[in-house]
Amino acid sequence: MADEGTRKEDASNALIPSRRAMLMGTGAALFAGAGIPVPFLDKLPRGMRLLAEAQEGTGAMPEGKEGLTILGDRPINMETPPHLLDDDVTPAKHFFVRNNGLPPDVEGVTDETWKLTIDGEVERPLELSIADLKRDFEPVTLRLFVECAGNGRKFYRPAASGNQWTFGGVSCADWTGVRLKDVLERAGVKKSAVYTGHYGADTHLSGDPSKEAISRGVPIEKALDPHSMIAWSMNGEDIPYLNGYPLRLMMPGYPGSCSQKWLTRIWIRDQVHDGQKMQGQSYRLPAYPVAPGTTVPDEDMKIIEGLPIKSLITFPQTGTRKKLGGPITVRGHAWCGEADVAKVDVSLDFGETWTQAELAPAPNRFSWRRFTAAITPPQQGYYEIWARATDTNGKSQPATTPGWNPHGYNNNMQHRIAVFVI
Ligand SMILES: Nc1nc2c(c(=O)[nH]1)N[C@H]1C(S)=C(S)[C@@H](COP(=O)(O)O)O[C@H]1N2
Ligand SMILES: [Mo]
Repeated sequence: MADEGTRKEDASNALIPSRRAMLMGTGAALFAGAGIPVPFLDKLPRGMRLLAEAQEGTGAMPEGKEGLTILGDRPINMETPPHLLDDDVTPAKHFFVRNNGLPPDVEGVTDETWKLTIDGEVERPLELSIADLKRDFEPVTLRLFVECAGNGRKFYRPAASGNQWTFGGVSCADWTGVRLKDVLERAGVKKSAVYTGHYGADTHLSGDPSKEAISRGVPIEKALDPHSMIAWSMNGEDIPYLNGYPLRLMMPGYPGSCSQKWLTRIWIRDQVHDGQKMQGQSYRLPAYPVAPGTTVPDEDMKIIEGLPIKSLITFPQTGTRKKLGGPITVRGHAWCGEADVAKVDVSLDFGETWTQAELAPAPNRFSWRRFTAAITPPQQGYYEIWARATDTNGKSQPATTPGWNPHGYNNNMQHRIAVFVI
């Protein structure tokens, strides 16, 4: 595959904001956002920035992360530029980060000291250490994607408030842990159980200890699905700190928000969970199509479950220049929460004609799947490559934003890249 096979990370690409631009914001809070306290931060004169933050190229990107785009620093949120998601398995440094609150202090935590409580509608409430989980249950490894339900929010008009994710609020890694189902069976789920409620060790931005940063849940049937996991490892290593070290839930195919990081408690509920960001308009869609900008009453909003069919072009990088002659190799991933991926098509003529891509098998359900295609531009000029995935229910990605909704969730519009053939 000659030059198509090499993954170039072109720092000069004008479509990626410069490090300097990312530092223009309120750099100071970032350290706190990344979990490192700055005790005298309130004494720093207005308009001045921390020295360590001000030095270009250092400090801004939290340790262990590289090349991500920072969307906000308190809480810290970072998306991954599509061309850095080209691997089948997203490396830790490129796995996106979505935080609602302030990550906890996990200094000195061990497999013995971190405790997970299972309580509520169970016969035998449990308190398990990570060592207990590793010793008493069958370990499993699954390749699972995580996608923020707000991925693509930036493209809705009128704009929805919240992090302005473009395309990079998604990643896919190998997760090792135990099936949540096995642990719930040990606890003995009562007939009265209808929903889970998840708790983590991070804290609310306000500092109010009575409020969670986020506490979401899923229907008990989803919790008992064999793909739902309690994980302690990502890609064979400890979970990265900002992705939930030392323990997190994986509720694959559902909004990323259901996959609680820094997991401390699973409360089995006899009603739909009413924790932080479960109610009102959070992670909900109107039960019927609404005109853009409509105010929808809370009782007409439905909780999002399986995420819609979607795909991303990860090679070539948008803006690439390519010499005329021979085909362009295109590749990326497709994934779906509510069904399976059936096919991916790519277009070089703004959607007039489509070529079916080759689709690699998935190691397991809820993994993204690699697609590859070769398309040949007929002459020099500006082209766009579009990708469109279709699921096993026959649903395809729309060319532009799907139904507008107040918080800008579930935007599964087609991804497009620009290519200059010279
Ligand atoms: N404890 C805790 N868990 C959390 C969150 C959080 O803020 N706190 N954010 C959720 C949201 S909204 C998403 S999209 C995913 C993102 O996972 P990642 O940061 O590992 O990419 O984590 C979820 N789990
Ligand atoms: Mo999210």
